[in-house]
Amino acid sequence: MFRPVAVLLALCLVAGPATALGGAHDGTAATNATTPPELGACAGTVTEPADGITVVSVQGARFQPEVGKTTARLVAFGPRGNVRWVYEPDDVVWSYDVDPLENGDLFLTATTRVDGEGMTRFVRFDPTDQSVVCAETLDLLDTHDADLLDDERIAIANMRNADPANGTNDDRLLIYNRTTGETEWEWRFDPRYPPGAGGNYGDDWTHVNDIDPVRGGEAFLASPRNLDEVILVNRSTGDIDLRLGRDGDRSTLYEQHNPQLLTSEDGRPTLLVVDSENDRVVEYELREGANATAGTAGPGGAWERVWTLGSDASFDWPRDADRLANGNTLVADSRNHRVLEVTPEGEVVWEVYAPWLVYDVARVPDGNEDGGPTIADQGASGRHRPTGDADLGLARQEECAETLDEVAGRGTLLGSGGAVRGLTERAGSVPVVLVVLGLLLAVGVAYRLRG
Ligand SMILES: [Ca+2]
Ligand SMILES: [Ca+2]
Ligand SMILES: [Ca+2]
Ligand SMILES: [Ca+2]
Repeated sequence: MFRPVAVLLALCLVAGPATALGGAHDGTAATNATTPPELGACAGTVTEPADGITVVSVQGARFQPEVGKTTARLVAFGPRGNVRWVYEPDDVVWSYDVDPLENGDLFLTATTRVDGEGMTRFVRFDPTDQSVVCAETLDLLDTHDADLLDDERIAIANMRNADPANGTNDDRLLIYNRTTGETEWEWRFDPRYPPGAGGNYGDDWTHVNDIDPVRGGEAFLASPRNLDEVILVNRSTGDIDLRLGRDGDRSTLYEQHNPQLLTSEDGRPTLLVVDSENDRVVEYELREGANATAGTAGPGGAWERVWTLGSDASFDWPRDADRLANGNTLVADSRNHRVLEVTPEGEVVWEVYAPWLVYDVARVPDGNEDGGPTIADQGASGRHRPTGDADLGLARQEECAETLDEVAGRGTLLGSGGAVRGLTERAGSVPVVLVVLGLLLAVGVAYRLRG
């Protein structure tokens, strides 16, 4: 059902010089002494400052006290877990994968409503001045991940692509050229998989939810969630060079998200995967074995699970895990609305909340899931239960959500210019911290208006 670009809202500008991701209204030197307490409302455990800024994509739904739609947004946290900025893209109903780009911009894959349907929307966002560099809506349903290959080309994991008129399913990976509007390359799941595998062939068959260019762009790592497997697709031959998991083998992977391809020092391909329906993060290492590179490596075969983090006692539908340069793992614990940085031994060293329903997380400047050392190279292994997390209850999460609304300009404190003015006027008779808060928030509003 792919047709040329439906709506072209803005052209991407040429990338500017490298910039920091801190946002203008919260300098990198912020300390607890100068940070308004509200901006720390979302911090959980913080044993030491994080190595950079953490950007969280919040899908926008909650389940307690009742199921409801909430605002999709991006939230950035400073090293101590203080809220740096909140960005709520226009017209976006679901926020999915977010990629930090080399110049400091962020590339977001999201969904917008077009004639009642959830269509794919890409937004390139400059956090330094809170501006949209460009945005584009494509005639593809509800894409969860796409990656920019260069200024023109976008690699897209295209799900929900059934064609009822022809009785076919066109779920695929593709490279879209945004200048020409052409599809330059595509790789279809049909006929490589039988219609009976995965989900409903006539609807959401593969639910391919992740695509990463790897091996210098020669291959794509992809995650067809409903097939319970992660595949490495050779871009030139179309072969599946590596495969982890198998449809229905839920002991290996059960409807996973966001796999990351790592390589150990001795050259072993290693996959860090969020095993979502099993409520855990797993790392598999490719051991020597027959057919390991012929697409048949699978459970009990050449892959060995060398690391397991969490269970349904600790996580609730985790959907992202990134190996950081420092060797820790950043986990998006989706239905617990939080992000945790965890050591190989399971100690939670950093934790923030981002209501409601976290989808993806990125640590800047660690790149776009560039990956750090494997568990094996860190001398670790085994199963670990996350320990030391703050585990904020619902009331604290509500407070955090209110802070995010306020920073986004939708809360009671910052709902209008009048509210901001009122706060500023009152500042003469209230503690200095409120003066600082008022100034910071006013500057924040000014930057939002500029965007
Ligand atoms: Ca992406
Ligand atoms: Ca990706
Ligand atoms: Ca990913
Ligand atoms: Ca990520």
